[in-house]
Amino acid sequence: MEDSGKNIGKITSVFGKTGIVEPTDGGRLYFLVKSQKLKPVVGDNVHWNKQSDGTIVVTKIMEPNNQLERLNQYGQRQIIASNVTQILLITAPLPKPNFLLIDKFILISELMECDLSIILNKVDLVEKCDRQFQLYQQLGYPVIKISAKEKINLNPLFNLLNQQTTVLVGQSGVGKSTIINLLIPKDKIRTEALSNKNQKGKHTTSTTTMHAVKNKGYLIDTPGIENLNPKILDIKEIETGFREIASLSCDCRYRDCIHINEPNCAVNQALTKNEIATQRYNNYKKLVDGFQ
Ligand SMILES: Nc1nc2c(ncn2[C@@H]2O[C@H](COP(=O)(O)OP(=O)(O)OP(=O)(O)O)[C@@H](O)[C@H]2O)c(=O)[nH]1
Ligand SMILES: [Mg+2]
Ligand SMILES: [Zn+2]
Repeated sequence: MEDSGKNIGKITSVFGKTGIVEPTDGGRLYFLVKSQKLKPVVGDNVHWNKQSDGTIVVTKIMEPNNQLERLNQYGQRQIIASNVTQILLITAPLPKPNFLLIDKFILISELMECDLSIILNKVDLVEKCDRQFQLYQQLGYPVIKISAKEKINLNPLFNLLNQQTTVLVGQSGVGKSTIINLLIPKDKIRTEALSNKNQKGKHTTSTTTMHAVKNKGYLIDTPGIENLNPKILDIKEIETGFREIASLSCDCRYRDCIHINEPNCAVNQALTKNEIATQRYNNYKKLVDGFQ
């Protein structure tokens, strides 16, 4: 006899057709997916049933609020996680910040309707390293300076995780793994890694895991986070990643102005008057060129 009660839970790991679901009332269960159509990813809220032999079967995936996707090595879209509420954009004085990538991550957060904070790591290396980030603070993205290595100013970072489903993004070498190790106790990562490995010999390094953190937070740990893909359907959506451009847009003569070389463009006028940053505009233009 099958248990027909609709149990609800959140997917925290996926390995093919199996993984871990955290029931809303606590605990962790291994699940199985029987339907070919259901493809859960971490962060999905699901319905599950317990069969008479004890097997936990995921029967339904609830419509997610958003999905984070990347391009895999073949250039195909691959969904990494669902229901992300916050992106922490990790940067550092070294490696030198790639502002096109930074602006792309900001666009992704705006399209996904996520919060975004900039974490300026490795402040132990250079004292004055936030000048280039003042602009982002003015645009409304909080900037927090930390050193993961020297454990400087970590409390504001910990507090950001409260009740959020967070993903860390940033260039290779900025300190994402170092920060994740501070945020999640090591023994927990190890146990999860071991249990993952038991599942048909698959390795955790190639999978995405969601760790529960204090105060109802979740932290998504995923490899290859540099190849995130903004889901742009219409060229006009690109300006949502550029708040200063989007807010001028209503003053352009044409409603569908994309601020490249249209006449009476409020954005281009602001640019000539130095009212918006050239670097941001140039990155906007590169993303527009890349879309066309
Ligand atoms: N000086 C200094 N070095 C740091 C700090 N945080 C991390 N590092 C060093 O930076 C290097 C890269 O750190 P990782 O945590 O591996 O960086 P990552 O972002 O995970 O890199 P990928 O996995 O390649 O994407 C390591 O040698 C760390 O020890 C810091 O606050 N200060
Ligand atoms: Mg890493
Ligand atoms: Zn315009």
